[in-house]
Order: sequence, then structure tokens, then C-alpha cells
Amino acid sequence: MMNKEAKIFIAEHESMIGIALVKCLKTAGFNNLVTKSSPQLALTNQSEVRKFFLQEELEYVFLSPVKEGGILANINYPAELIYLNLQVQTNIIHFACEAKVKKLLFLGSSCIYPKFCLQPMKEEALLTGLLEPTNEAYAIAKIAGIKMCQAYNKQYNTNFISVVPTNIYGPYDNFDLKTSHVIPGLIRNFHQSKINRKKEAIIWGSGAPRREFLYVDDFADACIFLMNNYDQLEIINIGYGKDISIKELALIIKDVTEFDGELVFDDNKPDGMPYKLLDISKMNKLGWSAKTDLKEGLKKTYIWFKQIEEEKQKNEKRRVNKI
Ligand code: GFB
Repeated sequence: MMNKEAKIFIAEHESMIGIALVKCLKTAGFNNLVTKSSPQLALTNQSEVRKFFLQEELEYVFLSPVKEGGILANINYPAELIYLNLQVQTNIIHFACEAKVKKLLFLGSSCIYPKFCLQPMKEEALLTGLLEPTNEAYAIAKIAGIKMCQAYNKQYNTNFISVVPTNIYGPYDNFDLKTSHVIPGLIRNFHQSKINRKKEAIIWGSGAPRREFLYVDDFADACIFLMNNYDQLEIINIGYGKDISIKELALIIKDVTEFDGELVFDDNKPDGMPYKLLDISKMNKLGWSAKTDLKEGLKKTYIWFKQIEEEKQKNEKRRVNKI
């Protein structure tokens, strides 16, 4: 159990998950948080990471991915995804061990399970079948991280746990259409289509794949819960417990964004895994479940997105007026 004065490092604290972790930890009364941005500390650099761990005397580490993205980002940037994640997680796991960190929580991803995995996907399904080709590079980096944590626990008696999140969404997500996941992608797409009074919006793929979505604050809460309550070698799934088709998701986002045009599905774009629902019975047995219903989470995310867009426009106007 972390005490309130514990020194906690949140890697990638400027990402959607990192921001939510910092917020939830502060709300829970943890104030001895360590965060570093890239010019201060290059997590890809082995000697910098070593020096940082030996100097800081950290007690707990939350290790989020250094780079991740939606289906197109996985297709277009597999080298960056595998290189950056392997490099950063290898440095952090190794030097966390050398510096005798009390506990580390490594974030995996639901894409580590086989493409045609029995649904809902149990933790035991890891490495029982071929991966979905579009995200193989990222998934292999994540599997390597999980196996590395387990190997260090076995050989060096560390307490490095690995969690497997379902698809996470919320404020501070990446809303860039070329690299985002489906929720921020559709929010931007429908929002722009509404503003530009478009009659239709194009959605990637057939609309048939099914996905499970968890609001980022719930995910951060689950990570803190597991840091306090889970010490096993085996991975543990964190999910919402229900999945929906991309078509159903698009209809909810259409409603939330108040876009009134037609939805057109583009079959030339990839579908990715046909189904991706996690079995969360292990997590439920420990006494944790998600609080935020999908529509409520989508509304909060859209409110945040609109505010950010309005601020951007105001700043742009100010910049133009100055010129
Ligand atoms: O969220 P997403 O990119 O990731 O796509 P995955 C989910 C589904 O939504 C796919 C469809 O079937 C997409 O074709 N989709 C429809 C869209 N419209 C859009 C859109 O505008 N943008 C996006 N991005 N998709 C990723 C993995 O898989 O999920 C990662 O590639 C990681 O490795 C992450 O595991 C959680 O769920 O398919």
C-alpha cells in the first residue's frame, strides 16, 4: 500500500493517461509526485535514465507507453512504435530494479491478445495465437515489457506488475485524424462536419468490429487501486465490461456532437481486430469496476474538445489581428 508521502514517478505525464494519473493521485492525497519532460530527461537515453533512478530514490513507478496510436498510426509508424517503446520500457524497468524501486506498474494493451481470441479475452490467452498484423510491432513491444517485468520478478525478486487496458478515451486524447483512435477521430470528424454543414461523414471500415471503451479517469483509478492491492506475477485486465460495434459507437457520437448528416462506411479502410472485449472477472473479484458510463464519458470528452477548439480559434484570431 502506498503511503501518502511515497515518492511516485509518472512516466509520460503529459499523455492522456499520465495527466489522469497525476490528477487522480493528487486527489487521493499523494503529493510527492515526480514528473519529467523530455529536455530534462530523455527516457530513450540509457545513461540519463540510470542517473535519474539512482539520484531520485523513487518508491513507485507508473510506466505508460511513450508512443501509441490508432489503427492507421500502427500501420504507418511500426518502427517508431516498437523502437521507442522497447527502448524506454527497457531502460525504466532495468534501472527501477537497480535502484530498488518498491513497485512498478507497467501498462500493456489489449492488442497483445491473439487476433481471433475467444471473447471475452482472458489473461491466460496471452501468446496462444497470432497477433492482428496491423498492430504487431506495438503489441510485441508491449508483450516484451510484460515478460521483462515477470523475468525481473523471478530473478531479482522485484514487484513489477503488468496491467492490460482496453481502449481508453477522454480529455487530452490525441485528436489528430491521421494518428488518433476511433473515439477522438469520430469526435473531430463529426464536429468539423457539423460546422462545415456537410451532408455526410465518412467512417473507416465496415462498422462491424466491436470494441470496449473505458473512460481515462476510471482507468487511472484502476491503476492506483492495483498499485495498492495487486502483487501477482500474472497480468490483469482493466476494462469497462461491455463492448459495442463501431457503427453503434458512431451513432452515439453523432448524437453527442449533434451532427445531423448521414454516416457512410468506407470498406477500403482496415477494420483491425474483429472483436476486442476483455474478461474483467479478475478485476471485479478484487472489488473494482468502472464508474463512468460510455455516453457520459463521451459527453465529458466532447465538452473538453470544444473548449480546446474554441481556445485555439481565439488564439488564432489574436495572432491574425496582431499581424
Ligand atoms: O481505435 P482504433 O484506431 O484502434 O480503431 P484499434 C478501432 C476501429 O474503429 C477500427 C474504426 O475498426 C477502425 O477502422 N474507425 C472508424 C476508426 N473510424 C475511425 C477513425 O476515424 N479513426 C480511427 N482510428 N478508427 C488500436 C491498436 O487498435 O487500439 C493499438 O492499433 C492499440 O495497438 C489500441 O491496441 C488500443 O482498437 O483497432
